[in-house]
Amino acid sequence: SFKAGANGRILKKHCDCEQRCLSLLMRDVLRPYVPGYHGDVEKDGQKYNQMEDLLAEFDFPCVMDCKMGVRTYLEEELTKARKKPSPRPDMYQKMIEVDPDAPTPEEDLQKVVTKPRYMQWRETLSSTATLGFRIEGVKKEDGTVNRDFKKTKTREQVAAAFQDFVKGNKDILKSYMTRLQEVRDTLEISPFFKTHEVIGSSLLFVHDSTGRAKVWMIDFGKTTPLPDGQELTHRASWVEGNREDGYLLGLDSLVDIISSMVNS
Ligand code: 4IP
Ligand code: ADP
Ligand code: MN
Repeated sequence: SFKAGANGRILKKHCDCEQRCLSLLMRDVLRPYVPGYHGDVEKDGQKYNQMEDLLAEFDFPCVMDCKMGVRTYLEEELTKARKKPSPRPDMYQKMIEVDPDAPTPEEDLQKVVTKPRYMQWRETLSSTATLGFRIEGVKKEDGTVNRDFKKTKTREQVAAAFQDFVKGNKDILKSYMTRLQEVRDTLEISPFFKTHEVIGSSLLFVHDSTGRAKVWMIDFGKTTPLPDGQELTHRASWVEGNREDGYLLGLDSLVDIISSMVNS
């Protein structure tokens, strides 16, 4: 769903919701921490959002994608699955590939699960439910990709994955820590962040062998505005209906884990 764009830009398959968020973010204090947005374009009959290629300033970048929040699906996906459950054989298959014992006897009979059931299972198998974020994937400087983090759950497992990602380089960890603290300070005053439920969004960690290391917020395909006047803490527990996402709980955990690695 991505294409290379002109001069240091990438094209991501268009989504109205993401376009709206990126446009608003260009006028928010968060602007330095999100890819620059350059409007939509059409190519071969497909519409795209055009944005800054965050890897452009790096030589042979190492990249990690951390999905933020304690919840990875929208509340409406929950209500929908309750009212009119759509059976997901693909998600049942993905589930048994990781753990053949995960489905209930009923799910084994039908060979389907619902989306929230799959998403909740992924959240509790990984660090999402407990730490408020999870590692989705890592790309090394040679281009090899590792997406095998589905069971990376404890602080120690996360720290080990980060240690491997930075190859033990404490200077890079320090830069990441400083950048995460900046992102957190900015999120805490951002009008955009206060008024949006941020689901399925990631922090993208990028460094290279020159020691350059930065973090950006990406993926606003499921980031939605709250009704007028309503605000989120992004730290309160999620109770169905309150739309809390736990984004800052996840960022607190990340800062905590990386600081203890820096200070050890
Ligand atoms: C995927 O599960 C991811 O959670 C996707 O989120 C999600 O897309 C998919 O839902 C779900 O199947 P795995 O990572 O375990 O494969 P993302 O795109 O952020 O990675 P949504 O549409 O929820 O963003 P479906 O319903 O698109 O299959
Ligand atoms: P999806 O909605 O399909 O999950 P994302 O926006 O999360 O797409 O992007 C998927 C991956 O593409 C990210 O993990 C990251 O590696 C890469 N990516 C996304 N946006 C950018 C960007 N602006 N610059 C560079 N790489 C990006
Ligand atoms: Mn994503």
